Amino acid sequence: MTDYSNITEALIKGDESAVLGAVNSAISAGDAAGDVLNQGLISGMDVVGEKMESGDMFIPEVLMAAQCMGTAMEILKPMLKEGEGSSVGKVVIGTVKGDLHDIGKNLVKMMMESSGFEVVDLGVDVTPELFVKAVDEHKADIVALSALLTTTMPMMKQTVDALKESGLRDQVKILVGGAPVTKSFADEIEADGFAADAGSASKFAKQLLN
Ligand code: B1M
Repeated sequence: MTDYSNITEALIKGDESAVLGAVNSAISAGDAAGDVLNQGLISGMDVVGEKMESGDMFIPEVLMAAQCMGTAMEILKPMLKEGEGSSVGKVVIGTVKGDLHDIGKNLVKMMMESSGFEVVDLGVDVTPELFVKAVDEHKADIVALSALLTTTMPMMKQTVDALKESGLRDQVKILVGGAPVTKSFADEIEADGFAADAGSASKFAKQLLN
């Protein structure tokens, strides 16, 4: 198995040129973009999270790591694509109001695009009203809500409620995810589904439409 510790370590240090160099070498050596992403970059981000929690890393350093991840994702993104094809459905995606975390949401978007969805990305800090407006405007099949903070999870319920109040609830499937989100929480707020990671999110999105 390929050793991706050079990518992981460079990411933790926030050394963008080292991350990009190591990602490019792995790709040139024929490694799969998905392996580089999962075993190199995402593993590094997990360590960043642990260090942040234990107080061994602070927000500016975390931001540098996040910046490295974003730039590396730009390299990997076209390689993760399965190819051109007609859209299998339209997804409106965003991180809920009050929450600025977008790395996971961007991964979900990337995986969904890779599996043929047309994705409208509303970004971060998205209000329930904006989700409703976008679902209506784009005639979305799925609305995908991401939250990384326990304090912003209630905003998912408020978004579900806003969709109900708008009369659009029955026309769209609601998929929720993010580190603190669970299947039981998804059931509780009456979402249609929960996915633990970007890969299962795109798989589940396809199942929701079948
Ligand atoms: Co923040 N942060 N952060 N942070 N941050 C966490 C989430 C935290 C767990 C760190 C910790 O304490 N260990 C903690 C939350 C605690 C909690 O609520 N339980 C936390 C905190 C507290 C905060 C602040 C409050 C810190 C402060 O200011 N004191 C603050 C809040 C700001 C705000 O949002 N209002 C804050 C800020 C930040 C930064 C801005 C510095 C930065 C975000 C940069 C960015 O996103 N552009 C940041 C980061 C990077 C993290 C950690 C380290 C990494 C998150 C990440 O990107 N992970 C994180 C610790 C951790 O998770 N290890 C942490 C990698 C990413 C690939 O994983 O996003 O989980 P993730 O996505 C996964 C799955 O969750 C899933 O798929 C993805 C991968 O396959 N998924 C979905 C995500 N969305 C999905 C949607 C789906 C389906 C699956 O369907 C729709």
